[in-house]
Amino acid sequence: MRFLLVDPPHKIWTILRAWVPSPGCLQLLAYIEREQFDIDYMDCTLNENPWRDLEEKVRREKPEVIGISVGCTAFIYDGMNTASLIKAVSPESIIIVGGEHPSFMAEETLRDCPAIDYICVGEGEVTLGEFLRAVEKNEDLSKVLGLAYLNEKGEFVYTGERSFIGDLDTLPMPAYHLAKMEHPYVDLPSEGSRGFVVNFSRGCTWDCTFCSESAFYKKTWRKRSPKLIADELQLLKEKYNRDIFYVGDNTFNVTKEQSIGFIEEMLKRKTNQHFWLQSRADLIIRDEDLLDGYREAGVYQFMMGLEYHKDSVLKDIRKRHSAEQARKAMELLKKHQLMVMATLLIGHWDETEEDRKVFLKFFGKYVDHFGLNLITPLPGTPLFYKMKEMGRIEDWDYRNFDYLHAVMATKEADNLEQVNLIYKDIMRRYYWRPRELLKLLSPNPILRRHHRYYITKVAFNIMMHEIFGTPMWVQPNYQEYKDYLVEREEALPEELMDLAR
Ligand code: B12
Ligand code: SF4
Repeated sequence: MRFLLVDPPHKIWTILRAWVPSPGCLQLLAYIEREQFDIDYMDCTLNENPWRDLEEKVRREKPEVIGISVGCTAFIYDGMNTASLIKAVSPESIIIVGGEHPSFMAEETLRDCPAIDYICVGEGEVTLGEFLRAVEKNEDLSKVLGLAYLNEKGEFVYTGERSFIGDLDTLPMPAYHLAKMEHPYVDLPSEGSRGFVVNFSRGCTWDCTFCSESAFYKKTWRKRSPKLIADELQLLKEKYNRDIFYVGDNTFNVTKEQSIGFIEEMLKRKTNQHFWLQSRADLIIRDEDLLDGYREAGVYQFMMGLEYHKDSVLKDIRKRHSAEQARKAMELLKKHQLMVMATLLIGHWDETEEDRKVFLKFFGKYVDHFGLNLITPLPGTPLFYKMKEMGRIEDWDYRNFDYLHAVMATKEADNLEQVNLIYKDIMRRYYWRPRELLKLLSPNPILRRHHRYYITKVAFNIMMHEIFGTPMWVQPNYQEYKDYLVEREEALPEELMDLAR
């Protein structure tokens, strides 16, 4: 039985200008391959003509089951459009969709997109394996845990909770052999010439109100063992020539043993690879004695979700550390010659201009890599349910749930456009400070490269767009789905064409 996994066509994020095969998809594929299914993978973002290539492939091959992955809320319409296109050209293919957003919003997604047959709710490997086996043997799918669908009467059915895989070490190495590792988009242009994204753990034991990861993995954390991490990194170096990584784990060092194990393995392997890891302020303070070891093992930067400079806000979003701890963690990283990337959240309900001045001063002193975000009520999070109940979500276009577009106003800025302007203003005030411009000449090659990239490419592009209306950067092969439908008018059924009008 033939199974095709599709990562739908996406618009690449202007800020990062990078694309990578989804670690979740590669892990799913490896598992399904081990289960001996006939598999294929299409990461449409990398195709010359994403929609046309997808249509032609499905029309030609008509796989029995097609999986669609939706990694972010902002990508849900891409996923739905992909399902509609597939159903139009191969009605007999069974479509199953997975990922965080459809898991949280299963009923809404199924009702909004009739082309989707099933949703895999939660972690995918075991559910997908059992699902494919049941389809192959024509067995009762209602017995497969972790599925959601609409029955013949149109009623929503959820087959029950699928428990998490106990030991991530039992999963095979991600299926890098199925990814287009040499594609020019597959890179992290701000970081280095051979950048890549990897993922070695799932979840986080904290419970910040805005965090979809902690909600998805129900406040649990599981990880690969340091030996398998090092094996994977070594393979990426030796076979795929990758040596600089954004490690996407939400919180890399939940336990100290994991840190020690990683450092020891990387020092032993001597692969000369470099890492940007994610952690929390309190864990950086706890692991102060390991910071030099991290650096020697190749870590050049820690990204911390420090969010805001005021304890009242940190308490409100359940960050569970203080602003003083955030400051201390930044100082410690600097002391140990590690770069500080802070992901920050603005757009809080009570925020004032005075708050923003203090915010900029507080973080501007230490931060090398400024990850400014607008607080976003991602579906599935406690923040989402609270804001929905309070009626504060003003924009329900999920494309805008990407942390870069305001979907909620504040007490002071009572329309979304104003909040968007505040965001741009803070970016400008941060990046055009002499201190930041000096970093263009920094002796630290990673910092220099990073700043040259952001200032000359990203910030300059945004500035030209705002002043002269020049277009924002979009990857050359990007095409809106509706434009594709218009282009293909004669070849597609009427109901699909209606979407484009
Ligand atoms: C890799 C990554 C990226 C890559 C993209 C990779 C890709 N091809 O999609 C890059 C770096 C480009 C990226 C960009 C963005 N990302 Co990102 N990214 C991640 C990251 C680090 C890893 C995702 C991952 O693989 N996780 C591990 C796997 C195991 O989990 P998974 O993907 O959920 O897959 C499992 C299940 O969901 C399920 N499943 C998934 N798909 C399918 C399909 C089928 C058929 C089935 C059965 C099951 C199934 O099974 C999988 C295995 O168990 C996560 C953070 C994290 N640690 O998860 C953020 C994350 C997914 N990104 C996020 C966001 C918001 C973005 C951005 C929109 C911007 C931003 N502010 O960060 C941009 C996208 C903009 C753009 N247009 O490019 C959010 C999404 C939140 C949300 N709910 O919307 C996350 C969770 C980070 C966060 N906490 O904020 N990202
Ligand atoms: S610490 Fe980070 S990953 Fe953990 S719950 Fe908070 S935001 Fe999510």
